[in-house]
Amino acid sequence: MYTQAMDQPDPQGGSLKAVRDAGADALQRGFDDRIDADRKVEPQDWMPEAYRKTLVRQISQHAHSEIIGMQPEGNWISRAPSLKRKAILLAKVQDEGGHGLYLYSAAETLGVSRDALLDALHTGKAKYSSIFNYPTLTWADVGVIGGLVDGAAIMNQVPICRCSYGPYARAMIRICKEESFHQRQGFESLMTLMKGTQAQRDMVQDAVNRWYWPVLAMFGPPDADSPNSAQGMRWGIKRISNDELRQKFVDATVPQARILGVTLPDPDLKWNEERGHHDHGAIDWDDFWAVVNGNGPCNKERLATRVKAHQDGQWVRDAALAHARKQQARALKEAA
Ligand code: BYC
Repeated sequence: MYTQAMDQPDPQGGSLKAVRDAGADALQRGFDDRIDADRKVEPQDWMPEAYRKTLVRQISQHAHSEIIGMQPEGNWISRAPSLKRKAILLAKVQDEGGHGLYLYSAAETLGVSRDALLDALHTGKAKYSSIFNYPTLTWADVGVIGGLVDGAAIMNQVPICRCSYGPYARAMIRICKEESFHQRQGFESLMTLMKGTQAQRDMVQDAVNRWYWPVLAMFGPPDADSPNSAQGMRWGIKRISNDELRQKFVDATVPQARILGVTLPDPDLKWNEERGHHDHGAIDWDDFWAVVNGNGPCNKERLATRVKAHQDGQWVRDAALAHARKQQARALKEAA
């Protein structure tokens, strides 16, 4: 039998193993050359297992973040202050669901099933962005999620459009276009509130005070404490480091805050002429890790809502499958 034959001692003194090793080396060299030449890796191309696993981890966490990220803003759809704001918010939350779908599809090209990915999320094994474990207490929080959270998301996600893995890079191009609209609508909503009453301005300032630090932490741990960064950068999955992106975000946010008329809640924030960047205060990494590890203000609520939504949607998946089976049976009958 074939498998037994493979188990037999090699009569040619290990040459079979040498042939196999040479084949593996050639595949690895082909992959390395592709990465060095900045060409895309596609699903049918050979890739090292560690590269595949890293992509599944990052893309699925990203997908989970998108669908969990529907909840903090979804909380305000029924209470939006006008029809216009409600329509914008509905479209935005729906976009986030769509982003989740593109990303789950991109992850599936790596040979992992959507059911397995969702199961990891629902059982608390998979991570999703820390930022969605904070509550949205007022309408201004919705504007701040658009202005600051989506602003940070764009900063992080535009470089991923150049990711070495083709399906992820292509999904990100569309996502970033939509995120730009999200960010602008958030900023415009905050501008409107800032032109309103003192109570509305106070509401915006309060929301900025609560979200600013979690948004800075959203970029991930400092480079020195980021175990995945070095390899992710070598593989062209990550293009810009966590700290560099955070710095770019702070530099972009300072003038935006000035235009809005809000104060960023960091007494140590100041322009550093020598560096050509703003210095900022220390981030509370203990708080960040507590949230990442499931102990933020809304972790349990977010997960419970997601699991319930999935269970409540079972009949839709059953109906879609039954419909697809009927279609298939009809097509087979017609072809016969
Ligand atoms: N939250 O070595 P590191 C959105 C984890 S969607 C939770 O630097 P990496 C939006 C990290 O996973 C926003 N966990 O990791 C949606 C790792 O743990 P594991 C989501 C975090 O992968 C709806 C460990 O910490 N964006 O904006 O090199 C509405 C060490 O970190 C976080 C994406 O997913 C965090 N904030 O870099 C509105 C973008 N940060 O996996 C808006 C794609 C780090 O080893 N992802 N961790 O157990 C990325 O760019 C990278 O994965 C990260 C982390 C920068 C997030």
